Amino acid sequence: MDNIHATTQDLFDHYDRDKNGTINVSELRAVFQDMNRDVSDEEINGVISEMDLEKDGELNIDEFVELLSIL
Ligand SMILES: [Ca+2]
Ligand SMILES: [Ca+2]
Repeated sequence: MDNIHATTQDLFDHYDRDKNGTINVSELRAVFQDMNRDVSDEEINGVISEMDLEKDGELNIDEFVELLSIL
C-alpha cells in the first residue's frame, strides 16, 4: 500500500461514519460539505450512480478513489 492510498483510506474511514466499508448518500453529503460544495440530494445521488460500478448504491474504497480523482 503506497502513501497516497493509505491517506485515501484514512479519509474514507473518516467519512464512513457507520464503519460498514462503504460511503452512502448521507456520508457523501458530509464529504461535499467539508469541501464547501453545496450539492443537492439529486446531485449526490447522481454522483453515486455515476461512480457506483457494481450498483450496490454506495461507494466502496475503489469507487471513492475514482470519485476523488475527478473532483
Ligand atoms: Ca458507511
Ligand atoms: Ca458500490
